[in-house]
Amino acid sequence: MEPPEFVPDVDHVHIDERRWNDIYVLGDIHGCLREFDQMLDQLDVTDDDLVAVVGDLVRKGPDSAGVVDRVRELENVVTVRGNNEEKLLTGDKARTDAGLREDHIEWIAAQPAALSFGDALVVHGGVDPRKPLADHTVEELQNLRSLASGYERPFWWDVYDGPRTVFFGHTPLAAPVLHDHVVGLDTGCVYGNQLTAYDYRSDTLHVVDSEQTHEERAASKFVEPKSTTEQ
Ligand SMILES: [Mn+2]
Repeated sequence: MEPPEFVPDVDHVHIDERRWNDIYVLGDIHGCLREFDQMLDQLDVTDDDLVAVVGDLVRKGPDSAGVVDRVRELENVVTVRGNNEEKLLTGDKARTDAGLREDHIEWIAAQPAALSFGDALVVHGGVDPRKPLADHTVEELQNLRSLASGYERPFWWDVYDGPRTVFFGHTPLAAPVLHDHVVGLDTGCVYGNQLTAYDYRSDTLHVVDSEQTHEERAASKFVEPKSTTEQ
């Protein structure tokens, strides 16, 4: 088992992967409880399997409280705090808008900003390939996207090449990113597209189609997984 690489002010949980049979990583759920349940069912998740979510369980979709309740009740499902969880914690967004109670918020506050197992690192936004992992702030791990600005390329995952395999959400993608050391899983479930899961043991993807569009997002605002200049 590799030692944790983070400085103490980043809440980081290391998981011993040998404890688990299958390991799945899921993209942004955003309150889409039906698709989440359908995915758990489709993957045939048992008590011996681990499910790690890249954060943004809440907001924008129909049942944030239901998704949080489901993750809380399942001991083999873990998550990180995404920027949408952080918006509730900082008061930038009202918790009541998302239908969450005080106990939901306390639970959200106790979730880590990063998870690791084996060679994998799970964060919501990403990591900056220009600096050491230990120098990252929680805010960066939750919000990183472009290395330029806004939605301009290069994105961090166009450049990052290890050593860890980083799993991320946050940026709605036209298709999952599946490079050697990066796996991007936010395929816009809440925008009417798909919920995506990655099977860590078999290097395969699983999808559940959204039942409904809960928030509109133009097709042009979904990022293509590969840079057009990439070889
Ligand atoms: Mn999101």
